[in-house]
Amino acid sequence: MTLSAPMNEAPSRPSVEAVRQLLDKPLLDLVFEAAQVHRQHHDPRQIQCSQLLSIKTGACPEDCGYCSQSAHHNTKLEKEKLVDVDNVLEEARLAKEGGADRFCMGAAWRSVRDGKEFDKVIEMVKGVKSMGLEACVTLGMLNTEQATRLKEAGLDYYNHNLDTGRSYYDQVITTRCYEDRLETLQAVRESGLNVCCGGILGMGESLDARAELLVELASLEPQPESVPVNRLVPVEGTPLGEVDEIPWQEWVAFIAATRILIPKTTIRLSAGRRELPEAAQALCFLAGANSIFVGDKLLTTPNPEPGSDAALLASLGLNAVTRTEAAPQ
Ligand code: SAM
Ligand code: DTB
Ligand code: SF4
Repeated sequence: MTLSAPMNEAPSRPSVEAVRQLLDKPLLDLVFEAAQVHRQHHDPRQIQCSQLLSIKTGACPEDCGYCSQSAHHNTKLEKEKLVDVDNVLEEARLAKEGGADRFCMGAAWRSVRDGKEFDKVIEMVKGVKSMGLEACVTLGMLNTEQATRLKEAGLDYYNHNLDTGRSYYDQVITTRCYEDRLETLQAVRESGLNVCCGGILGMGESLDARAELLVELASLEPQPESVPVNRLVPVEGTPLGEVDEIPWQEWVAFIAATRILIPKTTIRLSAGRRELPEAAQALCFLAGANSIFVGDKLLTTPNPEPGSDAALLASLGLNAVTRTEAAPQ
């Protein structure tokens, strides 16, 4: 059975069973298959590097069970109001100096509200773009008008994750539903922005729930331009703070299945990479991951040391994409 769609043809919705069969394949067979798909659509030596900044931290009204920033959980996180535009742009400059070609700004908001704060985010996007960087934001739910304003400011990507399978969603988050997420993704699409949409592994979900997530991601039309795959970073004080780590093999299998189902997307090995052995990261790159977050911090949790990342890429013969090569296909 062929699960990936031929070039330029709308993918049909795969079944959960078919995706489950993919995830259950002997790991190296799956990686081999995915590596072939990857090499048909991408230069396997190129790794896109993004850097994150939390522009508004903590006190979020949502109750996402994994998140350090939810007001519903008692974490040790220091809250911070929206950062000044100049400070954000200084961080973007440093990120560019450090080798990132995309700057991603995240706010702990449930949704975007029109007004002074959103106006400031628009200024941030314009400033980041004027430095020759790609720009991405993740601000929670928004409508088509707001997405269009971001697009007009020059924004390249909007990140909004489905996080997990539909059947497991309400075990993790109760303050919004799957349809809310899909509506925002629709608004992002309508504005012409690139969609960055992925999920988190290791929240106690079943393999079927993971397959469901892949079905949803692969069935978005068009498919997302970017798929971040996060491994839960357990945060003390959150409901998921004590969950056991998943074996790295499951991360590799998920990346490989993502590559087969969404051949043209950029797959980002995202949160949780610090805990992943370097040899396992290498297998992920072979299986089709072609993007990472660089810099010593994600939003609120640590990322691998920049020096060790540069050494890892060099040791594998991989190169960080430079700005002109990073444009979406
Ligand atoms: N508030 C916005 C939202 O939820 O869309 C944007 C920021 S939110 C922190 C962005 C994404 O980070 C979440 O959708 C989730 O996938 C990921 N994330 C948050 N905390 C995480 C954790 N502890 N481990 C792994 N991924 C996490
Ligand atoms: C995504 O999927 N992963 C990034 C980005 N999108 C915004 C965020 C990861 C956050 C990890 C936990 C933290 O640092 O707070
Ligand atoms: Fe808020 Fe986003 Fe964290 Fe959920 S993931 S609590 S929406 S910041």
